[in-house]
Amino acid sequence: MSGFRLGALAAVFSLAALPAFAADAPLAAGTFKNGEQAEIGTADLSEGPSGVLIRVNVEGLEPGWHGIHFHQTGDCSDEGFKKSGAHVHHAEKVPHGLLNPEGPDDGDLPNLYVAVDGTGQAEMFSTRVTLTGEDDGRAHLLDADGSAIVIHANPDDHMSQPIGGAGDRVACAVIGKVE
Ligand SMILES: [Cu+2]
Repeated sequence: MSGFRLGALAAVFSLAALPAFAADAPLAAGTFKNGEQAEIGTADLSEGPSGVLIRVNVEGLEPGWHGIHFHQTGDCSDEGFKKSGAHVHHAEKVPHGLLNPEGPDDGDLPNLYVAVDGTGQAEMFSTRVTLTGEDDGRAHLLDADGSAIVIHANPDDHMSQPIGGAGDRVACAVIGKVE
């Protein structure tokens, strides 16, 4: 048993000596802006063997459920965030919706819940995107024109086209590599 514990400790120390492998080090991150370009939160993104883990922390949003998606261009500079484009996709675009029999598209994510005080926190996971681009069967979030995470005004019904009735784009974060 003590041999096992020493081995486990040694593994912990060797990981600690290699910051690139630290479990809490995000590979990419973004800052959410609202329509007035005020900073209202963060997104941290890490890559696992089968997909990307996203941790979202926001404030100042309307309470309730909000659609949230990966959009295809890393540009949140305009008021309605139209410059962030449509959803990311790695091959031919398929219909939107986590519950759609012909979906989901690569940008789809579960809804974000915002509490009565306007704050929202969530972890989400997607197997259809990648930060490294090593798997060409997934949408590459850090490709040449980057990508963005967009929060919508309304919940995503995960079924209807084009974006599940999620409505206006109320917050947007450009995804950037953490150096
Ligand atoms: Cu969207």
